[in-house]
Amino acid sequence: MMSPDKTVLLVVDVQLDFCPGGSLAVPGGDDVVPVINRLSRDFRRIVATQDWHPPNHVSFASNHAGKKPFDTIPMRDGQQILWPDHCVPGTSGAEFHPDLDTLPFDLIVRKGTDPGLDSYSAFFENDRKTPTGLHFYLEGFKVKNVYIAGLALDFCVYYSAMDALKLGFQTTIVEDACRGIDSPAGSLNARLEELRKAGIRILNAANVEGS
Ligand code: VGL
Ligand code: ZN
Repeated sequence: MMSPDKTVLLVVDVQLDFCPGGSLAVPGGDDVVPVINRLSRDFRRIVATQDWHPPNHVSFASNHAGKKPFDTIPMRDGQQILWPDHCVPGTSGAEFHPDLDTLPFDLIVRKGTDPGLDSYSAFFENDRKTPTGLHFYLEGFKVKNVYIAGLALDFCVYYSAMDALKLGFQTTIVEDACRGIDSPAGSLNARLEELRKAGIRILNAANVEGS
């Protein structure tokens, strides 16, 4: 049995730009909504993230002359993938999916707000050291177990899970509550394999014990 006070559900980036019709649509991205709504009822503490980029954000291809989405550029912290403009505050694409039940969210963490720095993980920006504040929050509540759902499985969910594990949380990905970009094809499965090897549990919502 999970201890409800020591367990959190982390709902990653279930925003319109990552759903079909959005600027960086993840295939089947909106399919996670009913699964997450159902899952939310089993958790006493829930944190959601929103990708939240200013229009001049470094990760947007539109801000680099001659570059197009999915090109890469070298940055101090490694290769930066360039994306279509997405999740700009004040645009509908930055909003949560309208069917997502946001009422049970205890905390909403916004990330990627620095124009010069991207952020995939819910814990640290891509320099791997600028905190988002989530770790302090979870430590404050002595959380031990982190369950992760949302978008995209091979980016923000992947990096959030790896950081959660490194920070010492027992980390579980709820696979059917996630969808991935999988570009190039096959990369999603490779990342799932990496997550498993690292010691992250991967299971489906039906197998999550009530907390
Ligand atoms: C994401 C690419 C760029 C994600 C965010 O939420 O997985 N992916 N920004
Ligand atoms: Zn982003």
